[in-house]
Amino acid sequence: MPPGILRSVMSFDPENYRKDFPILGRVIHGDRPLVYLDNAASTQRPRQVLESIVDTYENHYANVHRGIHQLAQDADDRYEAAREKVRAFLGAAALEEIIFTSGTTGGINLVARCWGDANLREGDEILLTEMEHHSNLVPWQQLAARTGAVLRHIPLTDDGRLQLDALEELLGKKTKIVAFAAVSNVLGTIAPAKEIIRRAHEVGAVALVDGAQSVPHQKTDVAELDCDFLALSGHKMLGPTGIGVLYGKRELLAAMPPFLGGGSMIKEVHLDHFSPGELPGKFEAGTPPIVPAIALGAAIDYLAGVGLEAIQRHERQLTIRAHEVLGRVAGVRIWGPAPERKAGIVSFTMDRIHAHDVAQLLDRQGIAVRAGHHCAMPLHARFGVSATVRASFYFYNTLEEVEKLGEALEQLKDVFRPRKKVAK
Ligand code: C6P
Repeated sequence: MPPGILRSVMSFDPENYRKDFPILGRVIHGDRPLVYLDNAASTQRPRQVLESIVDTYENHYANVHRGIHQLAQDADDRYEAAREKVRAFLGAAALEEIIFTSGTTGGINLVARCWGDANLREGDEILLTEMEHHSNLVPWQQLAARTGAVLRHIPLTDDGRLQLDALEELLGKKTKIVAFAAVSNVLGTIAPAKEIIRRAHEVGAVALVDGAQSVPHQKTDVAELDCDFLALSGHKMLGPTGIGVLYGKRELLAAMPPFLGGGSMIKEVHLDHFSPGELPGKFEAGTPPIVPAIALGAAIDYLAGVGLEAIQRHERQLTIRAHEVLGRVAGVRIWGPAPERKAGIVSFTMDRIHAHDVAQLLDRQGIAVRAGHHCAMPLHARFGVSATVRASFYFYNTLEEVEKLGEALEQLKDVFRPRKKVAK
């Protein structure tokens, strides 16, 4: 490892950031310090983001894009400044390419409806993967039902990597869109996004990246990726719920009909027809999530201060330690690739103990993890399990917390140890 990297790995101290997160100081079940390992479901928010919410409501709040009074101008400026922060954060070329949505689900549905309905015909193919979240499966299934398009899937290896050699057979001139998660929310698998996008473009397909689990944890540059669409959720990157972003290449968004109809998305309205407005307003009908968007801007400022490269390196350390620690607990099976090939998500099962019981017993120790199918039922079916336990990290987690997880699992295993039959 080059000395520069070694120094920054050594110098990254989550304690420098934990103090900004009031909730991380919470105690659970009376006396257990919270160990929050459910970041793939939703991260926590630093004071700076919470203060942005209060400050906007206290000092700068009005509806946007409607008023000419001072407060409305103030709110407009702040809302559009947040869009500029997102643009710069993602490396997008233009503000018109940044659409505020309700979240990743909202963004993918927008593309499936607007781009999909306009561009897909019977027999066309939609290429997904076996590791997708339901948000990147169901909208395409609905689109296929509406249009007669056919769904295909990139398979997974037994260790949870995408089988890219299958692309040879899966991609062809019928393929119109390839939509995939850059990071799996269950296995932590990091998809070779750039390569998949390049291969999609070679056959004339567009590429959509589900960035819900990647954008918060690794540097994302849409220009470098050359993706056509990318969707993300604010609440998974220190922002509030109810806000997300859809990035789309300007020419694609411009050609797409609007999604929702209503205020703000129009140029003119008559009693029997309307003409749509310009980007990005065309896709932001109605009063948008003003305060969450501004707070997402504050979250981006915070993340930029921590540094995405540093975040990714620290999470890699946590993941490597989690594999070591869990690997020592008899009966634990970790799903997905080796830690070097994945993001900070470690899903596992335990012999003889249901995932929900594991999660409930960990909760008694103050450790918050998620158990279940994590909105990825086909992925679980692929591996023949109905539920897994998932520990997912963010930059404010510590190696000590990972150790605590291991210790708690050791204890839990003892509780469930089969009792020897006592002869009567
Ligand atoms: N995954 C999880 O616990 P929304 O709900 O729209 O913010 O994000 C949906 C979504 C889409 N794609 C991926 C890869 C995701 O992980 C998620 C959200 C959470 O895994 C909640 S189900």
